[in-house]
Amino acid sequence: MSKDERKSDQKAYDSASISMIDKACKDKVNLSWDRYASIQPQCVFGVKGVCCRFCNMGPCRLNPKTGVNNGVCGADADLITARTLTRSVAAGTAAHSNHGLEMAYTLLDVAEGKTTSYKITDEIKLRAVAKDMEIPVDGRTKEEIARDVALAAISDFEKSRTKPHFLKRIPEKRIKIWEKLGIVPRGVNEEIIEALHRTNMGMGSDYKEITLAGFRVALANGWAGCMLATEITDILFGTPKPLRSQVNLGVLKEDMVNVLIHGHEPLLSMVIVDAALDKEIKKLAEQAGAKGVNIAGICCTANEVLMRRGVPVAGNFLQQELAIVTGAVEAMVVDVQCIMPSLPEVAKCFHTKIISTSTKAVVKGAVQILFDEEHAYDRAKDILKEAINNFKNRDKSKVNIPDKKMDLVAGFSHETINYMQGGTFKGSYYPLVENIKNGRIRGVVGIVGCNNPRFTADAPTVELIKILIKNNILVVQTGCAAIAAAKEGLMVPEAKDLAGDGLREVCEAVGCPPVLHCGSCVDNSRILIACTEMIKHGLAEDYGDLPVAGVAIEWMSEKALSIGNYFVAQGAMVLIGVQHQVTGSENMTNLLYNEIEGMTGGKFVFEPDPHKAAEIIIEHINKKRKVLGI
Ligand code: SF4
Ligand code: MSK
Repeated sequence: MSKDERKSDQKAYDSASISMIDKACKDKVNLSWDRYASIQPQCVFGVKGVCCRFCNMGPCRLNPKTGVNNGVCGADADLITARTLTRSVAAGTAAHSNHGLEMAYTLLDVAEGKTTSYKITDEIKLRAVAKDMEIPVDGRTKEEIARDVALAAISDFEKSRTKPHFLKRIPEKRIKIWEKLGIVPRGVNEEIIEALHRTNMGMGSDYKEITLAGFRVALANGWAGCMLATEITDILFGTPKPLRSQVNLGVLKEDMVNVLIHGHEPLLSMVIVDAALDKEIKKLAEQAGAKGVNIAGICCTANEVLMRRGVPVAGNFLQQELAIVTGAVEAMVVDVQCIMPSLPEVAKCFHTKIISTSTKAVVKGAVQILFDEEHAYDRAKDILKEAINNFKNRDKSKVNIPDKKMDLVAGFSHETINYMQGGTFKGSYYPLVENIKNGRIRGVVGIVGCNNPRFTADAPTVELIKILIKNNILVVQTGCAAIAAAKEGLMVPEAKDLAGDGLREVCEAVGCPPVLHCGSCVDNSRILIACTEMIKHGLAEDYGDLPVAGVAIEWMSEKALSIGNYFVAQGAMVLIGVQHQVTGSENMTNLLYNEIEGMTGGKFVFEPDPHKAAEIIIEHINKKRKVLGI
């Protein structure tokens, strides 16, 4: 395998990662950056999206230079790129939505007394969600309400021909825009099935219609898949409130059994956090010569347990291998999504056990301890015992935990943002809207998504955020991009000193950082709600008029494609640093980056350079402010 010849500080931004990349080189461990180098040059047909593998007359690679403009069936570049994109959006939607459906079934089990592993933690949220679903709450027990909420949620996935309940949260003007375009979403499963059907060989050949179906499936994700995952997780585990924690590889502890929880679904990881405090587990850890069990997170499982329990975050997507390279991790417990198949191979160079827990994501080469909702606490203890047993195998000569960690404040749910602007009785979005109107805050930008070895990991995200807050733009974040900012110290109240005068004044008054951690990837739904509140509080008539933008500069996942689509369908400009694989079609490129603006009010913009990206975003926000007359 060829090595990535870039210097380690060109591969990652934070010094903890850089030092572990250097250590991996000495320990002869291959990392994602090396594999990225080994696949260069990337296939131009793939990059442009003009290789179709959707039937067995192909694969068909189009090459206008040699006069090959159609596949065997006659499909042209417009159709091939549109079909491929819509399939990816459907796949991303499926990932979030399957997560949301798991949460809904768990809530049903809790309501019907079929599991004692979980309980209804936030009854206020339960009642608020029930009200939005038009489920009666007065005079009913929380279990009765929860059962109806769970069944309504399940119907949003499984029932065809009906619209997701939360569409009622959306102002009428936006629904009318979607009706005109034919993109009002129906049940999530139906949208996914139809998207897969539409993109078969021999189905429609209109690239615009197929692409719009991709926007519709994404909206089903935003307003059902993601939103239900968020709301039900809040009901079961509590709606996040601001709390302090720490982030980066330095949260690992040399004198403790280190267990990393990685993936996306919080059902098992929340229980692992509880089980680590179990007297039996503590005693076993001490008997093994450790001071206890230290739990830390990676990726969005990290964000879920951080937001609700303050569990420290070891790292984001590209740090999953680096965490093992520290030599100090006894077990990495993985659930679903964003788990590199390379982990067992990296772990072979150390003593780390990769423990795979989902029947949907069985990791080859990992120890399998399958999650079982009925016996969640016992499974969690089994996992911790496996880790404790492994402590004796730690090779001290291979241990090097970077002395780098940063404080952060997380927990900025929509409810928290509401509360911090006026307290329990006067909580409202009016102060935020007023501060946007009076210009202290110029606008709000959601910076989300992954990191990606194409870039110096985290660098474009962090550099962009610094410029935006300096220009009085409030930044809200989810996913691995949030972890990137936290590592750089942008999520503590003291980071206000990096903000422009107006934003700093607001941060001082409220006591919040200029960059707000709103949660995991599914919690992008919180940003949809925040935008909806800004409209309801009179900032604009529609989402497309708001001085806001979305960014996923280092995105890599199909889930990010789905999120990008639902924000563009909502009317937002979404800036990305890696282009969609559609550039082999001029029409598709024009549709996504220009024409769509005349349809939804939103569009994609491609700009990998954070400085140029900042200019584009600031200009966009200024334009929106001018139209609003503020
Ligand atoms: Fe080729 Fe058409 Fe089959 Fe795609 S669907 S592989 S373009 S023949
Ligand atoms: S975990 S989808 S790498 S944000 Fe949600 Fe991070 Fe992207 Fe996975």
